[in-house]
Amino acid sequence: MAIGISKRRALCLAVSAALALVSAAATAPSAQADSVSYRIKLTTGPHGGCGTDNTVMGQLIDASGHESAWVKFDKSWYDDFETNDVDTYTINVPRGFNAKKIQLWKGGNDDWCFRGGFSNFSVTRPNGREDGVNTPTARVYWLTEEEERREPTPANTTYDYYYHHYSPAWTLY
Ligand SMILES: [Ca+2]
Ligand SMILES: [Ca+2]
Ligand SMILES: [Ca+2]
Repeated sequence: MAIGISKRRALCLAVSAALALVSAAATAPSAQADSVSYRIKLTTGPHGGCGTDNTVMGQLIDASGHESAWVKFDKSWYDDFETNDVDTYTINVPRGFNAKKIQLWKGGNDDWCFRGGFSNFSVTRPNGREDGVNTPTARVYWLTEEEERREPTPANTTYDYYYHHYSPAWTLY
């Protein structure tokens, strides 16, 4: 008798689990329809050590300071962020979210350097408009576990910027 009850209970649990799966599948498309995608283009720098195997993430911020989720930039079966790579990643946000700024983050101790300028670092809006990112003029920008600083390049004509894990939240233009 006890066995019969526990079997019935197991069946009930299995049926409710299956129903939960069906309802998750049914709500997924409408949740997707309520979100839109921004495309983030990033260019890893040309110098030794610019590449990284650490986790790189990004988030978008709107004019009121609302933040998107932090999204890990990671393509499957691909070694992201190696020297001179141009990589594009997606940040999904709720429809109506109007990005004004972008911020990047990198964990770990494998420093990553990337390039600024419209052709190297841009954000393409859901409507297809491509925005530049208003970084200070520099040769490259590093995300590092070291302290934040600015160093003249060997040619002494420009700077390399070093940021401690987090970049500033840079304005889009
Ligand atoms: Ca590195
Ligand atoms: Ca890598
Ligand atoms: Ca990858």
